[in-house]
Amino acid sequence: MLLRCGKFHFTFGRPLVMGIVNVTPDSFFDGGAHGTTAAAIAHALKLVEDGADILDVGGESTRPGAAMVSEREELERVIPVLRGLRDVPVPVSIDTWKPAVMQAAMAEGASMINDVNALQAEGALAVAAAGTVAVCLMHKQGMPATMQQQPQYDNVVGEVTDYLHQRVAAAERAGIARERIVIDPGFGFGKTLEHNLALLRGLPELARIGVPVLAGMSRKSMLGQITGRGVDERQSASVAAALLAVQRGAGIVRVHDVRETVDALKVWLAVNRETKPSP
Ligand code: PT1
Repeated sequence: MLLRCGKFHFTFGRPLVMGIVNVTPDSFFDGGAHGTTAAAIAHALKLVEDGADILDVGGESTRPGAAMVSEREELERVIPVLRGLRDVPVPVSIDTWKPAVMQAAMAEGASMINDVNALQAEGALAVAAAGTVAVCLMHKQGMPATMQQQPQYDNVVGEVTDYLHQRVAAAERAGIARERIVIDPGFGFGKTLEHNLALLRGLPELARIGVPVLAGMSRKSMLGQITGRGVDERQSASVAAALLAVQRGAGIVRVHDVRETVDALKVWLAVNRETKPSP
């Protein structure tokens, strides 16, 4: 499997770790625009040191119930951070569903668009197609503000797989080569715990679409429901979930705790690597 990502490419000889870089004033206690930018850049550089293969920069929270952010506010948050990360040795992804933010991020050197809306916004497919960036197409049911109210599926794995098949086809028709596309079942995006667990069990079916699968469960409420722990106490559960996703065919895991996840995946890889022929 090959993933083209701007000037970078990946061949998936091992699973990849995408490190989360939130650029939301409330995620840094010092407040203020400059403090937020500097803290986000410093955090991103630390994640690279910790072994992140990709950095995912986001200026609008899409967690359940989070408030939307205007295009102008989102640009003011993420553009200075992308500018500060221009020369990092790993691809930088922009987590946005807004075409104007995608466009500006690409101009600042972003190598990937991570869109929880799977490029369904007016003009998004065209903006992505005009570049060489990779795209992550994610499934969600409903809108972040209300998506956890009544999630409903007859067959969650089948429906998510069909949807992602359709979005991959739409992206290809728009001129985005298959080698630039990643898919994501969207854990926690309009899903109950049982839906999320069914999707984790069903990752091999998603992987049969034939493009790399990204899994993001880090610190999510599904792990709180399983362990009874608060959001700041879900590190072990998050590492376990990342490992289980990789075991079921995820090629990329999106995580907060890069160092711990990289170590866990090294153990997984040591066990799963083909044994060298003995002399
Ligand atoms: C994700 C993802 C994302 N998640 C991709 N991008 C978030 N590709 C942001 C909860 O239940 O899984 N894949 N960008 C964060 N969204 C959530 C959703 C955070 C649910 C928390 C929860 O706690």
